[in-house]
This record gives sequence, C-alpha cells and structure tokens, in this order.
Amino acid sequence: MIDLYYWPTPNGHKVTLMLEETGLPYRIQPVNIGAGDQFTPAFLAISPNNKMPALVDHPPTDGDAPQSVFESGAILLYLAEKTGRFLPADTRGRVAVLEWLFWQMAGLGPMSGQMGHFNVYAPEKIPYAIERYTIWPAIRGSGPTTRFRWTLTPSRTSSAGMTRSPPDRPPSARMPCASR
Ligand SMILES: N[C@@H](CCC(=O)N[C@@H](CS)C(=O)NCC(=O)O)C(=O)O
Repeated sequence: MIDLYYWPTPNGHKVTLMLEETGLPYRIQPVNIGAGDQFTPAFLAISPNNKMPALVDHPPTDGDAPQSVFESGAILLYLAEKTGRFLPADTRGRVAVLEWLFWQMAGLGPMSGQMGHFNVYAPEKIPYAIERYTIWPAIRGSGPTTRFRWTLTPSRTSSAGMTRSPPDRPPSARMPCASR
C-alpha cells in the first residue's frame, strides 16, 4: 500500500494522475500546506524540503523496509519503474520521456512558480518580471518559437506528460508553492 502525502495542487495532481493511471492502491494522507502541516517533524522525516507530494510505499518493490520518496519527479520515476508503465525500456523512448520530465522539473515548474509569485504575491508589481514569467519562450524547435502561456494540456502518454499544468489554472492565492 502507498501512503501519498498530498494536498490538491498541481504538484500533487501529478502523482494522483500517475497512481490512477497505473491502478496502484493508495491512501491519501492530507498535508494541509496552508495550515503548516509540512513543517511537522513526522512529515519532515519523509520530505526534508517541507514540500508535498511525498509518498511512503510499504512494502516497496524489493519487499524490504518502507520506502519514502519526495519530489514529484522522483516519485513519478519510482512509480514508473515499480509498475513498468510510462517509461519505455528502449534508450530512445526513455530519453524522450526523461527530457520532458526534467524540462518540467527544472524549467516549467520553477518558472511557473515565479509567474505565480510575481503576479499574485510580490508586494511590488514589476512589469518586466510579470512578462518574463507569464509568457515564457519555452520551446524553440523546428518552426516558430512556441511561447508557453499556461495552455499546455495534460498528456496521458508518458510520466513526463503527467507533469504538465492543467490549462488556464492560475495559482491559487493560498498556494505556498507559488508564493516563494
Ligand atoms: N519541486 C517540488 C515542488 C513541490 C512544491 O512546490 N510543493 C508545494 C505545494 S505545490 C509545497 O508543498 N509547499 C509547501 C511549502 O513550501 O511550505 C516537486 O516537484 O515535488
């Protein structure tokens, strides 16, 4: 059984999407980040960066002691490897998934956090920062540059696809992941 430490934010949805798609049994352990649950010693023992999502798998794949995992990207990879789903075994397919997974974790996720911060929380409205993070020139491939504007739709074809933000969902005013 998997205990998922969760609160309903886009980072939390990444993992519930993966769990639902793979059909793994899980229990939600609410982490009310507005009330400060993420700072309790019990939660910090699982997620030292005081952020959800995190999970504890017991017994894990190797049947040994419970396995805890924090960071949504690490969780998606763990679940993909546990189930053999959404992460191809061949090198080219695996690279394609990992490229977009890391793009989300290191690019889109942090940039959209800044978008939320400068649009909603910053005490001073700085047009340069708002423009920089709201309309992000993310993809320059063949053809014209694609500018990311909170319109990517969830894909159900890979674990990387599960990381994309739902369309037209500005951050909640009470969402700490967008406030810092
Ligand atoms: N890089 C982390 C980000 C997770 C994250 O930002 N979680 C936010 C909610 S969306 C959180 O728990 N914030 C609580 C806090 O910062 O105190 C991941 O991908 O899992």
